[in-house]
Amino acid sequence: MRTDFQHLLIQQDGGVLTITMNRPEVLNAFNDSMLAELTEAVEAAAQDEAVRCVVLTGAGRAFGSGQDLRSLAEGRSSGAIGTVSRHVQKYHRVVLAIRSMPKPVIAAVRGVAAGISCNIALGCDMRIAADDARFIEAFARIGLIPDGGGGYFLPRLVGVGKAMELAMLADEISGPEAERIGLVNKCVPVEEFEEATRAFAQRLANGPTLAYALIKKLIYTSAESDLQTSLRLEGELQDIAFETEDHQNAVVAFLQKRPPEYKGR
Ligand code: T3D
Repeated sequence: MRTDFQHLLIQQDGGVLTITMNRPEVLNAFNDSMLAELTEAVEAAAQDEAVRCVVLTGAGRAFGSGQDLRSLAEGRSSGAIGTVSRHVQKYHRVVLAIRSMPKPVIAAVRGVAAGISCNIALGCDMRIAADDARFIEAFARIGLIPDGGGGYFLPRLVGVGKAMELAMLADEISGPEAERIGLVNKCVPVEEFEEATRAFAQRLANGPTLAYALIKKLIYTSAESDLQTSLRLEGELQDIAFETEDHQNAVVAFLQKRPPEYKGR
């Protein structure tokens, strides 16, 4: 995949691809160009067999401050932004690409994650936060509603009552609090954040990637299904997993009392 983006930094380390949103002067707020680049990078990562885990993060002191309000205001007065729901569909494309990607996507959040940046983090499969993280469903502060999937992700992660509170009051949630309420998988001291993120991602990249793709499908589909439907899908997906080299080699490795080596096949 190409790496010469204007507003993204791309780094590949083994099977881990790190995409860093890079507009630190505005806390990585989304303008149209960064949004288009992120869409392209995420869709390319999904297709790239060398990528077995994706980390999405922000440059500088923040993950992201949401929609760039200056470019939003300019787009509104020039008429470039027509119906806002059409503009927001561009964010939907990124969120859907993350959810359908057949490999794990981790949001690594330090500093602020506000508005649409927060919801893109919630749309990732897992989240690691530094203890300086600040999650803000900032939309209601400017008289908007959570978009980019916020209305879907929030109640599923933290329950309906807490989702209402976060969306309506739009208060900051710290990293440790986000871990306590289930908004993130883990929160680590800021000085350990980089290494903890690297280890988390590397562990996933070294895992049975094909099984992870099936796990994503099972869990996301099951969250919307009844038990019978989930059990039927489980059977279909386990038939696939059962035939993978990774499964067969892992059983041999177990019997030979050595650690398995997964190829993602
Ligand atoms: O059409 C659509 O797209 C609708 C959909 C909207 C989706 C959304 O995301 S709505 C939510 C948009 N985001 C916000 O409302 C957050 C706005 N920012 C803030 O409230 C604060 O900046 C933060 C709480 C995020 C961080 O506060 P703090 O004190 O740590 O930093 P700061 O000093 O406010 O920000 C640093 C700089 O970044 C500052 O610029 P300056 O003064 O140094 O030149 C600030 O203006 C700039 N900045 C921060 N957020 C944005 C931004 N510039 C443009 N857009 C931003 N969202």
